[in-house]
Amino acid sequence: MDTKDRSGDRTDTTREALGATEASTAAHQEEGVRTTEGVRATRAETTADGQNPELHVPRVALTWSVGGVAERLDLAPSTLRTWDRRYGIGPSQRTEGGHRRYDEVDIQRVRLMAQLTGRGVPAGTAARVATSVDAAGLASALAPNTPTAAGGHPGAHSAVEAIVSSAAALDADGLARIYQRVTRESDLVSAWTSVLAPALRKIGERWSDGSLGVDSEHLASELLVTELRSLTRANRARIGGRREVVLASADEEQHYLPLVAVEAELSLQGIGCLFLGPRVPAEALIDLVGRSTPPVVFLWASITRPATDPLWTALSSIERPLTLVIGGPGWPEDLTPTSPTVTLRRAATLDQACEALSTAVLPAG
Ligand code: B12
Repeated sequence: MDTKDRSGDRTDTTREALGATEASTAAHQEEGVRTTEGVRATRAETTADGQNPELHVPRVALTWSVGGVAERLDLAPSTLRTWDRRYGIGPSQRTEGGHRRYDEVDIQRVRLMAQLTGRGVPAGTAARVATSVDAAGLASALAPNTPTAAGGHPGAHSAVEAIVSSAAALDADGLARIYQRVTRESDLVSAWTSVLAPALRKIGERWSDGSLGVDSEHLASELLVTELRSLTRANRARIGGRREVVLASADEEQHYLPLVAVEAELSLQGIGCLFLGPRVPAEALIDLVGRSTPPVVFLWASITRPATDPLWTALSSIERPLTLVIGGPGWPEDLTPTSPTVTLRRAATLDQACEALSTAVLPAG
């Protein structure tokens, strides 16, 4: 974003360069009304039947000059002009003299642009997001400015949009920056639940309807793995060498991002994991938990599992105590443990998974 420079281009109005006072805000607003007659491209000032418009009461829209918008949004006038020139984030109207006139929708679009760039989203990406939404979309993008009652992430909607559009544009640096900001702005469970998982689901939908390539999907998930792993690495000292939970995806299951999220969240709680990753064959998993610690396992499946999953047959041979937490939409509804020593839990969210795993690991009390 440009640095604040209120002495910038003074051609729009002389008043806008005169300083920022409350009185001048009212004046800018008034100025917009007064100059509306001279505004080109206003929406409703001519009549459909071609009669003399002077006989009709014109619907005058309140418009704002660059200085007025700058003052309202606490931005430099030069920034507004740059966004208009470079990215098309500007007014939908101009006076006959060529001065910019912003209406409320234009102003909300600028506000979204400012919010996104303020969070570190590159200006080009932010502009793509801001120009892709209509008036209703702008209202909802700007609405969650504060954390939601459920503890959601501030500006979740616009962050989701920014992730999806950066992925679509294969903007690796932009994506990495957004991930970093999102995971540092709030606790990881909120960031995952209100931004990262919704963004992944949207990317999945866009891949499925053909509007986003598999390359974007790979890029978005790889960079997210990198970001989440950096959180885990930062907690290494707290964990020491302990590996108390096994993390794996089911046989033939390539999706494993939720494992990386669980690993990062548990690391924040001082719990270390043995990370086996995607496509872990049932026999290998059973063999591992049958002979060695840790007896706490989280198993992920995005893709629907076969009705007769070899894992469930193999589990019947387990003789030592095992807590198995399963997560993901791939598991059938009605699973029951096949061995009396196996405690089976199903987690519907990241929070539930981490809660079940930490409870199984940490001694009671
Ligand atoms: C990234 C991604 C990939 C990456 C995976 C990279 C990686 N490192 O994991 C790659 C490109 C490799 C990939 C491959 C494929 N993918 Co894919 N992929 C995705 C994507 C976009 C995100 C996956 C993810 O992490 N999901 C986890 C969370 C974010 O989503 P969710 O499971 O829906 O969340 C629900 C719950 O699980 C819960 N939840 C959310 N987070 C968490 C966390 C925890 C711990 C818990 C317990 C619960 C929980 O909340 C949601 C319920 O409301 C999804 C979209 C999606 N909706 O998941 C598609 C998706 C899963 N993939 C899909 C497909 C079809 C494939 C492929 C078969 C494509 C192909 N033809 O090759 C292959 C898979 C092959 C295989 N055998 O596994 C489909 C699956 C449809 C289905 N049910 O069969 C999806 C849903 C896309 C779509 N909309 O069609 N994929």
